[in-house]
Amino acid sequence: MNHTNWYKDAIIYQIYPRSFCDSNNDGMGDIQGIISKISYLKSLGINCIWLSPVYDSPQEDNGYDISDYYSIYKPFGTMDDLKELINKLHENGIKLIMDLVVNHTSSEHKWFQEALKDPSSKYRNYYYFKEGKGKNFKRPPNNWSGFFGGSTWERVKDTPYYYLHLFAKGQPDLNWENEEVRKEVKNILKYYLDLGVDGFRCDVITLISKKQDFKNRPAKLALTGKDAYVNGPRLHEFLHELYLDVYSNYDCMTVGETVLSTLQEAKDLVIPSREELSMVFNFDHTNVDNFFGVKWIERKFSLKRFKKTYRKWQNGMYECGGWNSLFIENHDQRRSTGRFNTSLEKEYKDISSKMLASTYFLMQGTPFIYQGQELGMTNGDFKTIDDFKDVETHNIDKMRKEVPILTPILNKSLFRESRDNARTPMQWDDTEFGGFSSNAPWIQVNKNKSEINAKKEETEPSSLLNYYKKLIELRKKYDVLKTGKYIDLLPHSNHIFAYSRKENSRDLIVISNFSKKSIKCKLLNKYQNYQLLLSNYEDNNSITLKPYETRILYKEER
Ligand code: ISL
Repeated sequence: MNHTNWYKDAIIYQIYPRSFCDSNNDGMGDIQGIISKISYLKSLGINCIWLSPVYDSPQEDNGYDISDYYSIYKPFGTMDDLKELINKLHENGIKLIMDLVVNHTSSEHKWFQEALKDPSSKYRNYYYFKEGKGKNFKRPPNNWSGFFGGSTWERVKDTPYYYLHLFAKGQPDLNWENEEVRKEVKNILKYYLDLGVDGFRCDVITLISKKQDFKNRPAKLALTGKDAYVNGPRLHEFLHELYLDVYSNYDCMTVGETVLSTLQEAKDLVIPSREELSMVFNFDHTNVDNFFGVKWIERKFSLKRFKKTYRKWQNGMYECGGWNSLFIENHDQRRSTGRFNTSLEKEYKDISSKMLASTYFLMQGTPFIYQGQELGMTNGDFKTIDDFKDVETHNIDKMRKEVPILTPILNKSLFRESRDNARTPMQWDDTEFGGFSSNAPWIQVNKNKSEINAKKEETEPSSLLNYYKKLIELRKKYDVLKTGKYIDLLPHSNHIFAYSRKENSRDLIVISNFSKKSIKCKLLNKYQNYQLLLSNYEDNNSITLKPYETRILYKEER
């Protein structure tokens, strides 16, 4: 099968199904709800959807804990609904990539249940069961700690054994060393590709291979043992195997969620000749406002550091023939409106969001938009811990209370960093539940639905929504955005982000003022004979950039 690399022309919209649109008014989004919004998605101009998990699941981690890969979580609909969605999207020229969560299953998956019930069953070796240590096996097999805080081991009641879970207790890790497990994964992939799905977003894919010594590691503030479970020894081998046995037979794409990967590690996943993944999500830019990659430890945003991460990944991928993913939000990140030096003040909220949008959207790679980002949706209005639903938030809250040295840090960051900030219902209109549902949703709707909603923004020519539509048009129209080299024009400026996408006679420039002050930008003198393609202000003739101003300029020598 010849791969067309269609993903290089894709503009991908991420849907978090439980919060997108509720068609049957049970308070939970569903597949029919998505179908009812295809015309919205089409008018936005996106041409691919990444659908967060819709498979059957006890929902301990909102579907990232799958109990049956071959059926759909009932409140979301049925397999027939999914088929209808695929067909209707395709009829509208929109592709669909599914979330592939195969580092772990749910503890309610029948494989795990069999493994628990019968230690001699073949399913025992689908997971990692290890004997505990010390008197009465009271201590776990090693000191590794996981992503949601605490030990990565959970004891199987009344036995000496513990099982490995890098995330919640309800998410036991699969043992990829076992060939049968890899066979199961390939079958899942084939099933969905044969159904017409166009690719996969591969959840925490860099965790699938573990060092097999299972020994203690030096204790760390977070993620003790990560050298044993991130980018493990057989990662590349496993991914290449999936490529050869499955992906190579379909014109599909894969984007790997590569938590904690360096550029070099990421290159080894995406260099086309290695036949592993199409692209990866790196998190260097979203870690700019924290220390050690730990979001709970806040660090003041620095534009210079932000630019540095983009220089590194843009140039790194360009040089090796790889491809980037471009994103500023997803279902695990707090909202970008009000983040990365943008402003929540009424006067500047939309202006600065447009500025941030122009800046990330036109780099080399495939742009992603997370639902509601295009409207400028903001973090939730959570008042007490009971307002939160996320398992991570509650686990970390427990740590906040139990580990005194973490209390002050977490007091400051828990609410701000909770993943629920991105999971509030999509704001379609200004009605009681934001047009998401006519009944109370599973999580509270933001109060600002009356000012920030799709219905309103559709009718306002200068809305953020309409600005995103223009950015999408630019991506489709200007080929240099696909192939042009990325050049950081002002690496040392503390306030201005300016880059060029250049190839031969074509040059597209993005200049953004990341501050609330007006700033003289002499660089603009150089581009006086360039055409202004788009800006967030109407009058921009001078070389002074207004607060949060962005300009997109273009020239083609003939
Ligand atoms: O959100 C995070 C921590 O606050 C991230 O570290 C996140 O856990 C990591 O990016 C992995 O995320 C993915 O796998 C998780 C799931 O909970 C996330 O929603 C998913 O995106 C486990 O499947």
